[in-house]
Amino acid sequence: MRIQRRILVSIPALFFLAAISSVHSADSSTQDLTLWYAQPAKTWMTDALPIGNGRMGGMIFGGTTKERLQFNEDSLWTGDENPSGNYDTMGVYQAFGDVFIDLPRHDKATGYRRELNIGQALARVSYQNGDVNYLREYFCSNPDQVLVARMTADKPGAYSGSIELTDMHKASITSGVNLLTASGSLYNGLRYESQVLVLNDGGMLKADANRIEFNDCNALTILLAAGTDYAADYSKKYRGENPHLRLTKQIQAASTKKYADLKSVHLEDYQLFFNRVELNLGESGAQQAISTDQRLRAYKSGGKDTGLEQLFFQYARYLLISCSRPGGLPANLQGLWNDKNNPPWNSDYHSNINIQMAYWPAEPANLGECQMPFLDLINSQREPWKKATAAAKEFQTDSRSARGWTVRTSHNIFGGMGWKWNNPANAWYCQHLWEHYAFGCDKEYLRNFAYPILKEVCEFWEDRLKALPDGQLVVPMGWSPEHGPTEDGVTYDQEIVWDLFTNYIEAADTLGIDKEYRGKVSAMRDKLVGPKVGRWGQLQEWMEDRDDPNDKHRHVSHLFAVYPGRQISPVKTADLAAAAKKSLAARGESGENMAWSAAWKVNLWARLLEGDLAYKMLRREMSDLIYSNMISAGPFQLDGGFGGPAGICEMLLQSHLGDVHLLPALPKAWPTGSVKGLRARGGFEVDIAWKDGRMDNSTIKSINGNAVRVRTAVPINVTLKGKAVEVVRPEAGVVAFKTEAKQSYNLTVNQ
Ligand code: FUC
Repeated sequence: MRIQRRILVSIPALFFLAAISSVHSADSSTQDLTLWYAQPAKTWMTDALPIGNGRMGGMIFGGTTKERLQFNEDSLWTGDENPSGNYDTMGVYQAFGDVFIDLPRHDKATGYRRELNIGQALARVSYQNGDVNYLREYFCSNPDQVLVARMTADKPGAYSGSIELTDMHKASITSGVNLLTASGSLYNGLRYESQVLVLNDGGMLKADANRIEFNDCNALTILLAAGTDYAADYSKKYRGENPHLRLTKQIQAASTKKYADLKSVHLEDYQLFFNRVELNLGESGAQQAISTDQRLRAYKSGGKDTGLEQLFFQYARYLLISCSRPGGLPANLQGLWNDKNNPPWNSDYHSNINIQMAYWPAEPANLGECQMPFLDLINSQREPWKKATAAAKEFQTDSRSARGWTVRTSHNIFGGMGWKWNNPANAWYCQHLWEHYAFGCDKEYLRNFAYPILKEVCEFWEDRLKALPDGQLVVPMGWSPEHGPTEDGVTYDQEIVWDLFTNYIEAADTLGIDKEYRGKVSAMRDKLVGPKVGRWGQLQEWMEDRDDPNDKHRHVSHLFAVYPGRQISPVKTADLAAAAKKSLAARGESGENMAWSAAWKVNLWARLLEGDLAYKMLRREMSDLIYSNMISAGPFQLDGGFGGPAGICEMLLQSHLGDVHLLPALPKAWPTGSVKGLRARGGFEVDIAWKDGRMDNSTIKSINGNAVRVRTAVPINVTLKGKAVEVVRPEAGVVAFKTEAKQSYNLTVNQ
């Protein structure tokens, strides 16, 4: 047993109070940015609060006598490259471990509060016990790559208890003076490790097996590092260095910094992303005093709470920044938070709606970089996916394999896949590659990264498409996800391939390359069987008119062309849009109680310019399909929590048809409000303020100096630095003008 003594330093109460009230400037009072509760979490799934740095994450329970900090790292996966089509052999995202903090004397806590401030990515637990005020703070730092817990009190020597590290794969735990280490490997050979370092102010520490005891400490800082030897590189069989040295360096480096410095570096880093967007949907001040679980209950019974809607929107941005940062792996079904070794659907990457939905808010809500992990994953899996696709008998025509690649409905991080091919998933993934360019306008990215992938996926479809006797082209043997028969010309397939070809054509035009192949793709696009209107005026899900008007299936796959696609819109294809409305209305609101289904419908109604119906679906999602920690249900599946907020973006701003359309689907429930920092395709950042249901004024910041067309319901004037800008008005409601890079254009209503 080793003992470490430190000098006892008393903490002045003033310092403690300063720590509690250290609110950073990002917290504008109009924004509702805190989830809070008057009791500790009971259940991981519904109550615990998530923190993360894009790669590592924790769920905080906030118990007073026993704190549980359950943690994850995004690459802890079983499985391998096996493309078997079998869920069991694909591999499963694993839980990592727990840190338990025992504080046996804190059994008379009063004035308890547990909170997550998403403006600061900081969780807090505070309470009184006896005559001592206690405060714990938690954050997961991206710059320092450690999870940090800080425990303070306003009286000296108030902390006695123990800290325990446990591992979900029964690794043996070793202890040093103030360090606990768990290291092991999974059956696929993936090596992993976690380290917990405890730093005490005053009192003493005593290490014992998998625990560190602390006695009479004034304050404690706990640092947690975790990682594996995963490398996103097929040529290295997805393995890199043993994580031990890396973690040791990370934790030692963090231990030399003051807590206040770790925290301010974390805040600065996080707020660089988070502060780009502000949303204000109306007054919310008074309701911030009500705990989040109670607010959710009031909301469910019909209460008005625009602040909660605002919080839900910003929470999606918080969660995306916390689970998907450049250099890491993309958000899986549970983001990266997972307490089980056999989570629902393996907590995998699902290609028929779920992974895509996780990234729907990324570009419009100004977190384009957070989409890179998804795009990097696609790039890092191309080789094994190509091998699997080439070997699949499903894709052979005249004993020739298709070029390019596609994926099954579920996949892992090692090129391996689970059940059932999802043929057009490759084309849908390409939409994300294209949209990253469409919003950001980075031509180097388009040329070197996205374009080659778009082209090889077009080649896959060139090989796959089947000509009908009349020359029209269909996707053979497809499946409208999880619904109906496997057959030719399924609407979902046709629409997604149309989207791919359209994106490819625009990419080739932008780069001015491959004219001949572009022509070929364009000719194929013209021959694709298009969406059809059926016997009850609906948009057909299949070539055969068999849709059942009473069908409430959760997938609305045939409406891809409305959102996230752009083939159908009220502005350009009114008849098809009317049919899409019929289909969407018939599907109803139930969505088999999947949050993602409700979330998709928010976006669809917004794209159909039906703000009140979009809002109704948002309320349905937020009332019935999120837990008290505001994570979406399905169960505990983050997709809906990303999709709903993406729908809020679509209600306020759309740009998929070449126009920047301001307030296209503003619901009556938000008569007055403002949004700052949303992004539009073409390289624009947009602020909008509205009053009495009408635009009041807006600002469009041009990032690259592209020309812009703005669509509004009210007539507008445009000025730059107070001077009128020359505009043309090509059609009613549209104003077009040239822009200069980095300039902000003011749009005011022409009364
Ligand atoms: C899709 C859905 C399921 C579930 C799964 C993870 O396949 O049909 O409902 O959400 O993804």
